[in-house]
Amino acid sequence: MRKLLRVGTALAVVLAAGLSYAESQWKQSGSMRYRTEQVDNADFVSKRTDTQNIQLKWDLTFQPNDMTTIFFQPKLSLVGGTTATHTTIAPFSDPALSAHQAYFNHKFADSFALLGGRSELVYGDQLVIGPVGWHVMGRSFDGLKGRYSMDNFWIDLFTMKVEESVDTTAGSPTLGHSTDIDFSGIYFSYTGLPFVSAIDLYYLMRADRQEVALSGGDMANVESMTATGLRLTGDTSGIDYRLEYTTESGKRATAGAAATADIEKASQYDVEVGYTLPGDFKARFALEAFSAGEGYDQLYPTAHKWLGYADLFGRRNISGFVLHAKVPVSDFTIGFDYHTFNRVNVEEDASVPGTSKYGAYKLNGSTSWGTTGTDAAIGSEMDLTVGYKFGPAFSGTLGYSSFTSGEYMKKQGFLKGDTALTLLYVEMSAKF
Ligand SMILES: [Ca+2]
Repeated sequence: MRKLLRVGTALAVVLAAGLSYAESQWKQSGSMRYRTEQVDNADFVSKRTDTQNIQLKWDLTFQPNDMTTIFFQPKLSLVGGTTATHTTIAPFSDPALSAHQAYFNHKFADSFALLGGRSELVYGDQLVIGPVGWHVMGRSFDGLKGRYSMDNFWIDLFTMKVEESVDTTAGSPTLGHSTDIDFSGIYFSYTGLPFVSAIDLYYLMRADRQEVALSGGDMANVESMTATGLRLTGDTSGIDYRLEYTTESGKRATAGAAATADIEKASQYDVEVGYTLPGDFKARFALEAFSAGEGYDQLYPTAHKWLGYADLFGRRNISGFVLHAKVPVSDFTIGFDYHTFNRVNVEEDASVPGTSKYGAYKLNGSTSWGTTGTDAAIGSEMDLTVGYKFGPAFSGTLGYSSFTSGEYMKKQGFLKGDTALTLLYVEMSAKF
């Protein structure tokens, strides 16, 4: 009996030590969100759509020692009532749980760490690369990222696999060769200047190694492009600003074309200046101006942050102004944004009179809304949000957006092209 007690005590000590050991090795946190939305006059055809989505992210950090971290983030991304992502055993179904992030990060030295696996990439204001955190799925990349950091700057080098594929077309002259899409970059951020919280420089490369046959029979890669960018941001005595300029170049090929085409008219800028009232009442007002050429590829932005919450447009052949206001009132935050959208290039397509060469583009930045007419005015959007913190871990947002068509949108042949499209949504978020 005494022996048993001794064994029991020893076991308890070992277990307790094991538990405290384990506790110091891993941390968990996460968030859960429910969103329901209704769009009236969706796609300008007078229909009403309503959608619910549910997301739960569970952040698990394992740290076997000071140098190595392993991060795993399973994510439930569920569009309410759908079965597309469900695992089903009739008549029951469970939504699939996906791995949103899974990576290791190892510090070889205080100044250098290497991350490998699946991770979100977040740079600057997410104008060019962002994780689309608001979305039920969001975006993460697979690959390697090295970061070298010192007191006043850091520099990232990354290479990510956007698409893994091999040419399997029978009879293809390139049968069996890699047709991957790779995205790589160098991102440098300097933080050691007064009144400038960061000055960023970046150089990005994307290669789409799929091949298409040109009219002469030569094979050419679908895309080989680079993007060079500069970003500045800072604030002083209540005034804040940010500026980002990106310019792209390279070549693209389409099947049957006589030759590869140079990427041109492919720059964008986005500038915002804001003012926050002094004192306890932290209301902020800002004015933003932006423009993107008809050849610009928006790459991987959190587009939702920028061109209106109704998510109607991508950053291509578009310019405009935005008025921003954010007013905190006790536990409420009231947001108001007013956007105007215009086409940059309205050049008539000489081969089809009455149409233009480039339309305005949908959220993905590549699908055109249409090319009828040569009007510049796309329309305007008003976004109103009311956020409320119910407690330290629970908050809600009520949002209302209304888009009014300009001459360009009215002419694209939509049944209700001249009627406002409205979006109403309620979001509830909890953190743990
Ligand atoms: Ca490959």
